[in-house]
Amino acid sequence: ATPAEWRSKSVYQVLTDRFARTDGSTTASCNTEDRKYCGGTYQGIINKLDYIQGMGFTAIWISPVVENIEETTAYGAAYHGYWAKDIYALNSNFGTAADLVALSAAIHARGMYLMVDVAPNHFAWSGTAASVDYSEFVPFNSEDYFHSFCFISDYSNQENVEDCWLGDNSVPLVDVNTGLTTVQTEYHEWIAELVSNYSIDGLRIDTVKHVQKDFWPDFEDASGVYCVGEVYSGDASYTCPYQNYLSGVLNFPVYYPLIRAFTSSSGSISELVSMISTVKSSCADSTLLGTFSENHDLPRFGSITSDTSLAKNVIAFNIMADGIPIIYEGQEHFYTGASDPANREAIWFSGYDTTATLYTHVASLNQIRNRAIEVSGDTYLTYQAWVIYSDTNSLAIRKGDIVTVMTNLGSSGSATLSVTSTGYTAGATVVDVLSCTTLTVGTSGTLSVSITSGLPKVFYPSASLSGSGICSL
Ligand code: ABC
Ligand code: CA
Repeated sequence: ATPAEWRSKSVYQVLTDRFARTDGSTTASCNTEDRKYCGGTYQGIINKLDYIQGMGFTAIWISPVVENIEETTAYGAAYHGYWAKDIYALNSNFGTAADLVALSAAIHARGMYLMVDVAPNHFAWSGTAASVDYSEFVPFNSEDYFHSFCFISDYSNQENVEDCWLGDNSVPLVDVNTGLTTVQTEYHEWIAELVSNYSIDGLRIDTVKHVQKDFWPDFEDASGVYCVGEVYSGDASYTCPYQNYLSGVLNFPVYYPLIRAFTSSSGSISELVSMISTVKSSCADSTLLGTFSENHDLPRFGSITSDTSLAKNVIAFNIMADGIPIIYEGQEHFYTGASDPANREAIWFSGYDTTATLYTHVASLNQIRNRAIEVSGDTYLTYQAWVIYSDTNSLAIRKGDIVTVMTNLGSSGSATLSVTSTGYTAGATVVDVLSCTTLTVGTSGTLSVSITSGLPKVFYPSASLSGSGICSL
């Protein structure tokens, strides 16, 4: 699918090994510290598509699918999928090729998209860098296809970041020489075949900053689909330029100020407000970024605070701001895992409870976003959100007809805000779809918003809700 088609999607990030097992078990052991395969499969995901779609998601991102090294290393097994050994074979722990085809078909039968994670920067080895047996890698079966050995030692030196190796002498990530024409041609053929074999709609690309920029446009062309690249840096002036080479990048620049802003009532709202503008001016298209607030590499928000209202504000921003929203499995249960590997909890322990507070919160947010898309299409999707109100603890953003009001005051916080520039007509009514309360728009479109219990509010014109079923309208 194209970037424009992806713009309307909302993505649920699945760590395949940790989402659902074929046997549907909700008790199968999975101790994150063990770093072992816990048994999640493609068939398991198929059986839980109602659970994902019930939150309003329209796309699913799964872990890398290729065959990984089988050893139990000093960092455990390759349950996350990022340790490739043979990119032409599948990781059999997750199922067969037929299972992956079936997952793709089941997702498409619901009108949803499949995004697959790919990592063309490296292959992995269990052992020291000096002991790598290149003949084990497929298709790059000799040392000639790789950069000569050096571990990345200086993140301020781009050449070092691109040509040296990630990992260490327990699990070196053997760095592919992506500058070679033969390597490029092989990757183009491989990605075209993978996308075609499994009817993949989009790609999440790993370690994008570790490959030279000019590798990416041809790779995306060869894939024929929307690609969102992982450029792991909070510096917009570093990350945004990559959007000139790939249609999307993960929104790391907004991630850091977002988390800081809502960590507590002393978080900086102004830093977030300023980054919203910076990203709009530095990135080629803020509406094609992958906007997220948790992932499998970062400490979960629940490891920072246990305040549910703060979590609701973060998720509200995640889904209502610019970009294609991405929610990481387990956010809907307010999981608390901190760094890798603790942030990779098995979701089955939740019992897939669809009544959980954040599950229904995510569902409401995706539902109103999906409604705005249904009503206004590209007018909503390409509208770049802007900040129409901010103070020390709160902000309001407008994206099309939706005004989202957020605060870091926390569960005990209340405030009354006068929000202008809403674009609403005086005298009209708008509904906060999170509480289903109605408000009449004041003179010149002003909204008088009463925040209670530190909860976010998402306003939408009543007139555009009729027939939607949202808030019984
Ligand atoms: C394993 C163990 C870990 C252990 C580690 C040494 O080895 O599990 O416990 O600590 C996969 C697995 C991991 C595994 C690694 C290495 O492989 O999932 O469990 O860790 O074997 C992607 C994926 C990630 C994946 C890989 C490798 C890459 O999302 O899951 O890991 O295929 C770097 C890379 C980035 C990578 C990330 C994990 O490491 O660039 O692609 N993610 C700075 C650097 C970043 C760096 C980051 C984290 O630190 O600039 O490049 O990411 O190390 C901000 C700055 C940022 C800064 C952060 C910390 O602060 O703006 O630039 O990031 O303010
Ligand atoms: Ca590299």
